[in-house]
Amino acid sequence: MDYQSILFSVDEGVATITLNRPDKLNSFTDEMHGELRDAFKTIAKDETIRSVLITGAGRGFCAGQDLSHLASEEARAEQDLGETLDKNYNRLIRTIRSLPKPVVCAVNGVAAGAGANLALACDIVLAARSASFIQAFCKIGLIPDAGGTWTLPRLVGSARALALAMLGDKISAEQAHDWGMIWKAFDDETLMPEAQGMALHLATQPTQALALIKRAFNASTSNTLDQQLDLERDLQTIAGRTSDYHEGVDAFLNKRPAEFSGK
Ligand code: T3D
Repeated sequence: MDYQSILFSVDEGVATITLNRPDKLNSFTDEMHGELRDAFKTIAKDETIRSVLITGAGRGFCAGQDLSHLASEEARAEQDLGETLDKNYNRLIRTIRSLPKPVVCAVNGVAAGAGANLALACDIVLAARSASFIQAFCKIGLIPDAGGTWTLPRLVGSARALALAMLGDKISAEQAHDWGMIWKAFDDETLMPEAQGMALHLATQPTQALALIKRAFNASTSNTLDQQLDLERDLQTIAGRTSDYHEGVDAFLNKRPAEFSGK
């Protein structure tokens, strides 16, 4: 598939997706969603891909849904936003959360609306110091979507999540970092080398274990401690049967660097 709204490349086990509508701050269109679905299909199928990096082209990361086709009241009245969520955003967020590979997000500029929540759905989020996060939905009479009502309170607590959602204030990358919303903020010029280095590092790690970690953390949000302990037992059984577990222990005992195959 030829992509018009994203760039997609694979190098040294890292799949990089760049949202690529810089003139419109990489806001989402149906076309972009279709291309993202196709790219994630490739990522899921290709065993040589062991980590994913998502970023944006130009000065923005992603300004959420492209609103330009909604100029007329008729167009707005005709659409069912729930259908749009089912067709596009919910599929995207479910795909990222359930992908058995780590997903790093490099937020290179403003992340607004569903753009902010796309970032928050990723496993490790890095941002440029000039980047910002805006739950812009309330400014146009909507509620946070793309998983925002789930990720935000878990990351920053209800008090901050509610205020962000109800006020739609812009917060800086530093503030997002201080609140535990993202992993780290970097000077603008070092964001991409840092993010690429992290994605490359993850692509050399025990992929199965990373997938199981993700599964355990996803489940922890609704499990009791007892259920989670049982899950840890079951997942550790699986991890203990991977080649990478044997490699990791052998490398440690023989005082050599581990060479994980991802198997
Ligand atoms: O609708 C559904 O299907 C349901 C799903 C909803 C999910 C959502 O994401 S709803 C939230 C949608 N997003 C927004 O409301 C954010 C709108 N954008 C902004 O508030 C501002 O653009 C920013 C705060 C993000 C950045 O401001 P600034 O001053 O840095 O840039 P700008 O000048 O506003 O934008 C630059 C260009 O991008 C401009 O185009 P132009 O005039 O140069 O041709 C602007 O119109 C365009 N742009 C920015 N955001 C969007 C957009 N075009 C279409 N849709 C956008 N969301």
